[in-house]
Amino acid sequence: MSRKTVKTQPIAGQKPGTSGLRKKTRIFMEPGYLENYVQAIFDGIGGVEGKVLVVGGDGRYFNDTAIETILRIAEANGAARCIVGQGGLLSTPAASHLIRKRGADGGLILSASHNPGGPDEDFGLKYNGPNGGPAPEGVTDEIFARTQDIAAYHIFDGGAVALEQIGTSQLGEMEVEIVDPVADYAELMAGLFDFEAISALFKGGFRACFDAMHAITGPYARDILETRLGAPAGTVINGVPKPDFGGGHPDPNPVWAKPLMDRMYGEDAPDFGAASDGDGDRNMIVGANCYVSPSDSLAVLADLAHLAPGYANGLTGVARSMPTSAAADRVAEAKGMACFETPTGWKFFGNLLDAGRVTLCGEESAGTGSNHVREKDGLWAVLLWLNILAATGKSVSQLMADHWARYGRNYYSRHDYEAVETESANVLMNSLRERLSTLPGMEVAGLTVTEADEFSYHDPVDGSVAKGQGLRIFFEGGGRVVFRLSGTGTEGATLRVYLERLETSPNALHQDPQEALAPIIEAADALAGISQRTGRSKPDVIT
Ligand code: VG1
Ligand code: CO
Repeated sequence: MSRKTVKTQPIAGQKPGTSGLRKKTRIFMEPGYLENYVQAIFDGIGGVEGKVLVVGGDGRYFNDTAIETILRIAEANGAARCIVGQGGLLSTPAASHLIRKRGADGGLILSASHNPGGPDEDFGLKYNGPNGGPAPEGVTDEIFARTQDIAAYHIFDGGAVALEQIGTSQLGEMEVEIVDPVADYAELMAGLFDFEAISALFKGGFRACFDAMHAITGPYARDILETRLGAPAGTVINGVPKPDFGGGHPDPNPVWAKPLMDRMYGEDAPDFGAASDGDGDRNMIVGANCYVSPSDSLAVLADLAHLAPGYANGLTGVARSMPTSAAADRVAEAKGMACFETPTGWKFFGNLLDAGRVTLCGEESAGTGSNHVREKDGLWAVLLWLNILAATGKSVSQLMADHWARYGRNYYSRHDYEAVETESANVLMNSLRERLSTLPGMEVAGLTVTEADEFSYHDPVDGSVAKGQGLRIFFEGGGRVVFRLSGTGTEGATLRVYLERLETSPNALHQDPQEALAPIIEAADALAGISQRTGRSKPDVIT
């Protein structure tokens, strides 16, 4: 049969970022580019001979073609079997679950997450290991090293691949098993949450709106919310995955999910609104007239997760990425629960979850998840919220008011400056880095700096160290600003500025976050010279 070995050569810039390799789709479509990278992944993980891999993606443009290529390369490298979601579809959390449930050796997930899709937009590919989670840095380093000295890839060029037909077939000597992308995941959710209580909530007239943003969660949300939980038809909007996500950014935040926000802040708003991203691992939660910041959502879930059957025994600990607000820390402290601060990116939670040190994890970028898989999980967060609402009988805004009254409020916002010239962004970061040690004691825009450093993480499980994970500046009175460059963008540099301030005074808990953060915002600009160095007078995206 026809296995070929094709000469290739190192390709610059194939370095996995925060969440795998992300590039313009046209780059991935260049002859040999994807092939080269997939071979580098297989070589970097020590080969795939005899291995079982899960393969699926978020359905964006080029998803199916890329999957066919991946299967052909897997065959030629001796893989025993690939388990593929029907139509090439698998949400990121569903892929993580499938790897774990089937005891697979790993998986390839095709997505650029919240980045737009289409021939002129973004594509991405990520390798997850046998625990179902994104490869740790040690592994992505191996993969990158391989892209630097690769000389050939192997590919099978016979047979046909049919992604639509559920069941097992052969591609050369490899088995290809096409599975229902939703069924196993829905079963997992049913085991974690009180579906009866949530169904009763909907029966009682509770109204929800879930915006799948034309991305992967549509089929999952329809099956779980509408079919299994009895939410009225139409609860899920934009529920059919499209290769270009309807032309939008499938990014669940108040900017990109504006139609949902308008509905939730309009007359006759539903009781509960939520949205998810391209690959289904992010979530936005919003009540009637009440947006819940992701950092607050993590804190509320950490506080009340025990109300769901899957977490009835309480949590062993909680972890958050460094730029995420300290709201969850306050809950952990009150409950005497372990609390960890990790670098940005889900791969850093894997060891803590595997070692049983934490049950819940979260990021400010709308990612929350638990030890049920090794990825963040959008629909899971929505169901946990629904379970909590059903168990307490409270509204989202009541829950938030109660939470802030008890723990104080960590006002929080992220300002993104997108597609900044790479050179200017580097100069801004380098200049600030050089001045860090001189900042403590200094007064900036009326605030006194108490500490300033560059975050590095010592993994308490395997001892590995991740350096250069963001510049942090703390102010007297519980304020903080963090500067970081994005590792998921595909154009220039994206500067992320994370702003936070703790408020405990009972009559100051219901301000507009941008107003409450005004002094921190001013200090951030004064410290880094953002407007001067980027030439931007305001951020592109405020979340
Ligand atoms: C962003 C977020 C980060 C998240 C990552 C992947 O990374 O800030 O919290 O883990 O995206 O999310 P960066 O490097 O651009 O800040 V997803 O939904 O792409 O898997
Ligand atoms: Co995502």
